[in-house]
Amino acid sequence: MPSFDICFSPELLPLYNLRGRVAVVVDILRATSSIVTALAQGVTHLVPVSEVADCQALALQGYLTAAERDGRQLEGVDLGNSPFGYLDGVVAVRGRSVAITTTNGTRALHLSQAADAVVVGAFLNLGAVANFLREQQKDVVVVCAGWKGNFCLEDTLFGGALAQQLAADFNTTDSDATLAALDLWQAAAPDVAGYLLKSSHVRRLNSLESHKDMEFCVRQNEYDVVPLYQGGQIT
Ligand code: 3SL
Repeated sequence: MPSFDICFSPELLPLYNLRGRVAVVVDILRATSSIVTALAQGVTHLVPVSEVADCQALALQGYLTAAERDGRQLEGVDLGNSPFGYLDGVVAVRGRSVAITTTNGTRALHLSQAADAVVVGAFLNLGAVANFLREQQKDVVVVCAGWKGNFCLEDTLFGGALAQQLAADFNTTDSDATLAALDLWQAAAPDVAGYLLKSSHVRRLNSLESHKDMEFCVRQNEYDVVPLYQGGQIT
């Protein structure tokens, strides 16, 4: 049976051998939720980059630009990091490509590239990701983007939710990280949005008046997309 493990922070990735495994990169608030939403709304592909200057360089080739630091949209770009940027119609996104940089999510993607496949996970595509992993039958590591190297509740909850879905097909009992995430998920599952009100990033986003984003990002199975990061692009 393939194994299922969770890496609570990109800083811990040197302890995990990603070769031969599928990495599921997750940044529930909000990078991977926004990427899943973007593709579901008809964005052709996204290029995760490190700096806003990299976004600007790709803008010269016709890319839309999305950039966030510390929860705020940076000046001079088309989009921030809210999934509603891809939904509200202010920027026409269908058929466009997007260069995106965020505080933690794009970094976690870059650091996961040694894996056999890098999947973008969110509650919004939870079931689709679970089905994909069942088909692959390879060991899985969920890579939590966290916040500036620290553990965060929302990405860990996703790891627990995914482990619960895959418990019949994957070994979810040998990793303490997975066991902890499963326990946390059991505690939070009846009211994920309510549970996350106490989390540091929800408090941070609320102070920036991004209240509705969290409630959207915890919705399950809104989209049937399984974004893959390969060759520098997420499609
Ligand atoms: O850190 C990130 O990549 C972002 O998702 C953070 S925020 O939700 O946009 O503040």
